[in-house]
Amino acid sequence: MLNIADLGQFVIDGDEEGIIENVNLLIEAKTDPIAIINEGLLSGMNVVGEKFKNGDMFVPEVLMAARAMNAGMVIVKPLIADQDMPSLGTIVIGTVKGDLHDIGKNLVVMMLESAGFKVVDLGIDVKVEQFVAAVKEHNADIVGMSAMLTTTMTYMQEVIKACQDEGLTVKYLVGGAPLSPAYSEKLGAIYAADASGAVDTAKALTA
Ligand code: B1M
Repeated sequence: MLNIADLGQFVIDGDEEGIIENVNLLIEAKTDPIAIINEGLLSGMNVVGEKFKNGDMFVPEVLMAARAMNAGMVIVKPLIADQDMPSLGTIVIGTVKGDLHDIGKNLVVMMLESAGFKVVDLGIDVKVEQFVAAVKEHNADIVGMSAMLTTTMTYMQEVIKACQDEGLTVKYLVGGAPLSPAYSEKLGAIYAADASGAVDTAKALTA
């Protein structure tokens, strides 16, 4: 019988079939579904995050690992009541208005979900009203914004102003190639250079 801690290696290897087979075996053996998530799937993804940060894993491998982890999540989630699902906080995220780039944002979403955040992904070309409505609806802790164009990153300011005007007490996490820590600070937001940085920053913001 597989040891629960060994499940993480299947995530690191991006072995979707291995995950499906072994998660099912663990469930048949009456293993606690929360432990399967925390000690197996998420612990594997934490290693992936570290390896990505250190340059020991690259985007395609991270995507495969996230896909494998999600295949396990799909099996385990129905066995857990919503309120018992581990969650570090809720993040509403999107690529801002006028910007259609989503490869990096999607990677950030996967890593945040893998780390245990509830993520509401609004997609691309997201307008102020959509961010504001989603923050209210999901009682979000963090607004995450991605921009890849110098012409669209300025829109982040409008989103932050609208949230402030609505009296929403959220934190702001931003990223994308044209952004810098200095520019982000001027916005009143925290900058993350990559997906694992986004996870570390989101954890710090919700601690
Ligand atoms: Co576009 N594009 N593009 N493009 N594109 C860039 C961004 C560009 C730098 C290329 C260049 O000229 N060298 C340039 C921007 C120049 C600028 O403004 N400074 C550019 C341009 C000009 C354009 C168009 C205007 C081209 C045209 O039509 N004339 C057009 C604009 C369309 C629009 O958005 N309105 C356009 C279109 C496209 C495609 C549709 C063809 C395609 C996007 C497909 C898609 O995303 N579904 C595309 C692509 C693929 C690129 C490049 C080649 C690659 C971007 C990418 O996916 N990188 C890009 C050049 C480049 O970056 N080398 C370019 C891989 C990804 C994993 O990295 O997105 O940086 P990245 O995400 C990282 C971090 O930035 C960070 O974490 C991610 C993962 O580690 N991060 C966050 C990102 N979001 C975050 C959010 C966070 C935290 C971290 O918190 C919330």
